[in-house]
Amino acid sequence: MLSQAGGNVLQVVFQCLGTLMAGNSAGSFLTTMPKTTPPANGQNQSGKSAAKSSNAAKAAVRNTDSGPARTRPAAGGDVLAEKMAQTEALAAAMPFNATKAAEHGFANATQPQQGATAEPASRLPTASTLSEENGTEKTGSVAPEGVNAAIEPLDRVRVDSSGQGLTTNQGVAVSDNQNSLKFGLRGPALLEDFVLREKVTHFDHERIPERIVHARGSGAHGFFECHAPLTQYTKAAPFKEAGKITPVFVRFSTVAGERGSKDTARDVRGFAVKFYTDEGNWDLVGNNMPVFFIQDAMKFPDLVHAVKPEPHHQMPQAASAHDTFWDFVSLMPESTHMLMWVMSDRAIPRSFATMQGFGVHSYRFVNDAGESVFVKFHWNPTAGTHSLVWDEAVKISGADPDYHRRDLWERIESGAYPEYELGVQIFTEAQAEQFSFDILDATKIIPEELIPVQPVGRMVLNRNPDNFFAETEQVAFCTAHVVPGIDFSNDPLLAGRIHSYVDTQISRLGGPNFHEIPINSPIAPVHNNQRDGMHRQAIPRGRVAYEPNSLAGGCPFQAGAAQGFVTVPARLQAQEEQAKVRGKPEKFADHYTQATLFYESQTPAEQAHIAAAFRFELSKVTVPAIRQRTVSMLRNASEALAKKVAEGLGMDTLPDAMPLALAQPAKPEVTVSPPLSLMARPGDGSIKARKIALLVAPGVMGESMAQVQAALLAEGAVPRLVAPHIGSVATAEGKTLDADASLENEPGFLFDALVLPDGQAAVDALAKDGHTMEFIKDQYRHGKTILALGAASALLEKAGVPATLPDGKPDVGLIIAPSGSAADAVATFIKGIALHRHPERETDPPRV
Ligand code: HDE
Repeated sequence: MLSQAGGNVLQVVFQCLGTLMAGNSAGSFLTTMPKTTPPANGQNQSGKSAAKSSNAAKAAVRNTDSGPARTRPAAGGDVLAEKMAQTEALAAAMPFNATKAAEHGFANATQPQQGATAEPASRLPTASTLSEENGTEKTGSVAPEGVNAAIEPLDRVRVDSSGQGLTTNQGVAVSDNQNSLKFGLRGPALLEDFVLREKVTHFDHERIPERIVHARGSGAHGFFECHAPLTQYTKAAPFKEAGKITPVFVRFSTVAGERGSKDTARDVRGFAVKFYTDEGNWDLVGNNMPVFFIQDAMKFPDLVHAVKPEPHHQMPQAASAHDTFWDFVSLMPESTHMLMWVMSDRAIPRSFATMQGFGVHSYRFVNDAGESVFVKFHWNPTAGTHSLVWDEAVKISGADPDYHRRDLWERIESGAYPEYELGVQIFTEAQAEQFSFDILDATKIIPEELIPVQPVGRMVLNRNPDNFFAETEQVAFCTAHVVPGIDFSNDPLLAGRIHSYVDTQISRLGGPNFHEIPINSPIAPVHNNQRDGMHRQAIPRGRVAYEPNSLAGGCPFQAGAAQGFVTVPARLQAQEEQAKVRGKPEKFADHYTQATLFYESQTPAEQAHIAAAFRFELSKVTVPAIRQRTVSMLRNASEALAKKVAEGLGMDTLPDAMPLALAQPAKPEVTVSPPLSLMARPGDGSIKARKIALLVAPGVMGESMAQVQAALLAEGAVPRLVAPHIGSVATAEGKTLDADASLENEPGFLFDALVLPDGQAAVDALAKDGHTMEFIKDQYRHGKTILALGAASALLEKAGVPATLPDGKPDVGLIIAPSGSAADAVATFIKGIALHRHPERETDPPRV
């Protein structure tokens, strides 16, 4: 909490106040003030007037439009007179603006002083009204001292209607929620039916504008826990001590698609974290990729217009595979690095719980001494990184457009909480100057070989929202939300973002008071002189809404450098002559070195996926010149990739490489960076929350299935019995199994692994169903682990699943278990699932 006392000037003010208070009873009023304040007419509760107070003072204070020449201390318990006397004393305690002089000069500019305050003798002079103590169920009691009750846990706004009757929004009980009010049973409906009209009017306005980008998202609550104090680098509240817990709300999103679009589109994923720190909200609004398409905010509207559905026919939805996107990016060679990421499997994550997150820009850490270093933020999932393959993503889009939302919800409901380690890359200005790239360029990473990522804490998402709209839809993230200890770099993309987020929220959330929406309000106290505006909730006490003031004792007072946010004065020393310019630093013109680095750091399977993604996307382009241009750009990043893509697009000859904007880029520090591969983060080996299909049909050997199911459940996986249709399935042993999914409602590509059953009759029944073959083919094609028990190997054969890998080696993801060996085979099966996928099976085009 802020201390009320400031420096020497303030002590003088307090002495002054003390002198004024001495000799009258006002100083003791605080303790003697009656619980119930007399009405404003000066009568106390017993109806007798306060006899001892001076009539002149009493008369003077009973009007609000003029005042006496001199206010006399009013003894005798006349509260209005006391209020006036104390107000006079409070104002007189600040005879001049004691911090005015400190508003000038460079030293003061970097170390602003705490504002002057004077303590009122009691709470009387700062009250809006003396009647504040006449509480009711509606008004509650007097505002608790120094507290902003609008800022409290979400409990204050949770509604539970269990056991409650239906009411209107005015709290009037509704007798009939089935019929509108009519003049006779068959007569016309009546305009006076306020119950119907309120209900329909509210319904008519249920939707708010969706976000212009990142419209489709899913959110969760959780906490951040600090590993060890980072105070050497930053005074930011979450990093102050080991074990410190800061509540968070996270929203994951796609970028291009509309609110109702599919989850598994090829796209960047938003990874936005709101830290409710005890020193205010800090929003780390990042993505699941560490770079971006553009280098300057000036180009953001162009980028978004290019990727969104084309304006004439509003197609395609949630897709970059169309003319305008590729037209734009192929004219913006700085996008090449980001295109590599977006064409990689990073753009089709398996789950929000298995993707990384990045702050993207360089930020600053600032410590107590005001010293600053640069920092880049990384979120690394404990479960490892794991993505879909394109064929799988496309199919999932149709069968379950809510695939990621469902996965996040189900993980949290089942206790398999998504967890991420927060890592930081910390570096100095001197280091930054040595790099071959510019750290203000959001199209560049800092390879981990140059600056290692240090883990500093973990984030656990352990609570689903109660209400999607109130929380996930209304949450408002903003890069401008920083706390003392975090500051910005001069990244021009970041600068634009600092403006954009608040601006967009004002129209999306209907005015400037969206910070008061419960999900957005901080847990740190909020006190300022901002007032009014649409949908204002706070009811500020008192008449002062300006600063400086003496009538509220200077409160809320300027916090000063000791506790307030102070901007780091020196941002990266300008190398050029200082001038107002529109332009970019030279190193920004190196458009390809890191695109090459990314591509060269991928495994062969990942490289093949990148090439296939470029091929697919560009094949959807209808203008050949745009394809040519893109391939000519790719030649500068990787000849091999450009050649492969060109072949896939039926280009007879490779177009010339695009001219370079920077003839001789600086020599890169590293040419390969293994952590850039998804394979570098296999995770903790757990198969928690993985969905596994156990196919069953009448005649299944139920015992072996039960053994596998139990083993998978014990690992925290989600095994589901899938049959030709849902319901009871008779086993070979004369028992029944209950299938809760069918081949039709849960197709094979929705599962992470597959168990095919033993039992000849079951195998025969499944073999007759065309869905089974698709199920097995998809599982195989997408590199999933398959366990075939006993007679089930016939199903693999029928589906055309090869027994070995394309190079003739055994396929470790294909486990054939003879009858009776299910219990042994399941351990190998689990290890296979933990590998996520078996890419060594892949060919292009696929064999199956
Ligand atoms: Fe955003 N971005 N952005 N962005 N962004 C928005 O804010 C913007 C950028 C990111 O779950 C908008 O509330 C500009 C980079 C996320 O609610 C808007 C520029 C990164 C989210 C906006 C960028 C992001 C947004 C739309 C270039 C990764 C979703 C609705 C200067 C570091 C947050 C909204 C959520 C949302 C502007 C570039 C991440 C319009 C002008 C780079 C995760 O204000």
